[in-house]
Amino acid sequence: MSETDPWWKSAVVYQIYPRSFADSDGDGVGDLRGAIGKLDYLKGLGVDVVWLSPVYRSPMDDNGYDIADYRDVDPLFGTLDDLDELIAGLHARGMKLVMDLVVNHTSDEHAWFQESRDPSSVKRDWYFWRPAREGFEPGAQGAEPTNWASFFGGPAWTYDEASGEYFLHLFSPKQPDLNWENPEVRAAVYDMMRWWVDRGVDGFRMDVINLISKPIPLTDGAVAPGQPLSYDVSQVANGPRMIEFLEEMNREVGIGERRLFTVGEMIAVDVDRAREYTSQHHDRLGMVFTFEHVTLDQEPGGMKWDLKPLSLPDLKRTMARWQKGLGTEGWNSLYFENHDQPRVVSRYGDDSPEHRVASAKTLATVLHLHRGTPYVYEGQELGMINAGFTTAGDYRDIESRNFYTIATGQGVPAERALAALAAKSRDNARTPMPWTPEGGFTTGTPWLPYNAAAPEINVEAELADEDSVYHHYRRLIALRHELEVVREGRFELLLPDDERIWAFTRTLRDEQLMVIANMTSQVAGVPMGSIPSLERAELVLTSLPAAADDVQTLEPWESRVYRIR
Ligand code: TEU
Repeated sequence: MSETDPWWKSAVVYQIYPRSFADSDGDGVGDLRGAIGKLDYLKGLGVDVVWLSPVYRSPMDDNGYDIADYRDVDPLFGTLDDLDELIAGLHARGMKLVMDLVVNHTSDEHAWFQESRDPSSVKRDWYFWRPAREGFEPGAQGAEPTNWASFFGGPAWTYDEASGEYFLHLFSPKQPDLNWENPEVRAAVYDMMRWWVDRGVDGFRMDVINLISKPIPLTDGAVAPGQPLSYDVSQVANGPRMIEFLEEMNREVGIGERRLFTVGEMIAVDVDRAREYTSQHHDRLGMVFTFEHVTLDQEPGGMKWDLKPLSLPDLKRTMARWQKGLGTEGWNSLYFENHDQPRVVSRYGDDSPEHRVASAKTLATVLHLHRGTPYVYEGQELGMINAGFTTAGDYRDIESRNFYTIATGQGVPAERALAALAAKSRDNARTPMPWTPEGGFTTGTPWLPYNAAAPEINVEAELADEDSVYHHYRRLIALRHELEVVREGRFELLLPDDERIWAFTRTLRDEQLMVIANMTSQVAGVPMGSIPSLERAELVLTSLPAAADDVQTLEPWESRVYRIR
């Protein structure tokens, strides 16, 4: 790595969803002191950076992604002193802390929005207040200023009787959108970011950041036949001032100078735009989270709930396109899971007792050996599986609950709605972290039940088993730290059309890595003529405790990593 290379090119990030990670005070909700108690666990795994989902003061309409005070910790999670201690504890162990930055919207309980409710307030323009659609009675059906849908269902506008106007919320009505056109809003956000940097945080994960620049004026989107609302996010995302805002933020917060870590979560971003946003020739973003590879199991043009089986060639090609497209100019983030996505073993692997471990390891191998910065979401390193909830009442997440109510209200049979939730609900990822066979997350009653598999899938059991998913992740992370070819090697996809095998090489000067993986629960043959010769190859990692000598057939979910020199 050269002197000027960004440090995060060799880093692995671990995401803590604090609500579900570790509870220190027995109230059933995870907290900062709980997380402080687990720092040696993270160090043992070998990760470099912790991304902490929001812990700010919040009414918790969307579990903290609705912030009422950017400069305080919610009492549910602890205090600012606890956060300082977490930062110090991470730094003492050579790890860094990245905070979640949620500035497309605030909570409706934030003082800014409270003030903004008064039409004569100087903060009125800090949010998007608009009169009813022309010719419509305010508050009447269809009177919303535009036909935009909220991500969480229903219109993106809510009528405020007191002032006779509507406010915009692309998410819940308790998450009004900030008006980034207003320079005072931007200055207030940058000031807050500097305040956190001065406190010692090492960077920001920026929530839905490509929604901050809106297409002004706000106008109707195209709608599908028979549909009253426009769900086309691309019409609202990537507004004309995106790059300007990102560059201004960089300057004002000193992101480049201070070598801060940034990752922008971006809905509806394509490779070309992502290359512009992450270009190493500009100070914009370190990397972005794309959604392309996590929407391949939904009907094209549909929503996440419109289930469709994954095609392996689609997944391989999508990831390869991003590898090539960002190339050496931009930089990729590598993720399968986070607090919004189901568990990858259940989704793209096989979570049956027979294949869970091998498929979790193999999914980890292919992801971590792409070029980019890998993310591990709490529990992913255990090969945790989906929650297995069977009734609507099991779900806590606002998106899941709204979907169920709206879908069944429109006549979708309950079993179908429940099947969609079982596959895609965000609560799949939010069951408490199982530290022991008994659970070990809290001494009280957890806010969401443990996964029923916790007695088998838990930290204690996996630490004790050298062949566990956990130790596989530990080895993969170590491999990235050890081998330059993992960080820098050029990516080449092999066998793009193969329905069973995922194979690729990474090449740096005269060194090569070859990853070859069976992505099915059956034995698979390898077309030997289509992969590099393994004559001078050394086997550096496998998903099975004992790999056979030849590679002509792979066991179910078997993966191998060869180093060729
Ligand atoms: O997610 C943005 C986002 O696009 C999600 O709403 C996503 O579409 C959905 O979860 C997929 O199921 C971010 C946060 O990660 C999410 O937790 C928040 O709910 C959302 O922004 C609003 O802040």
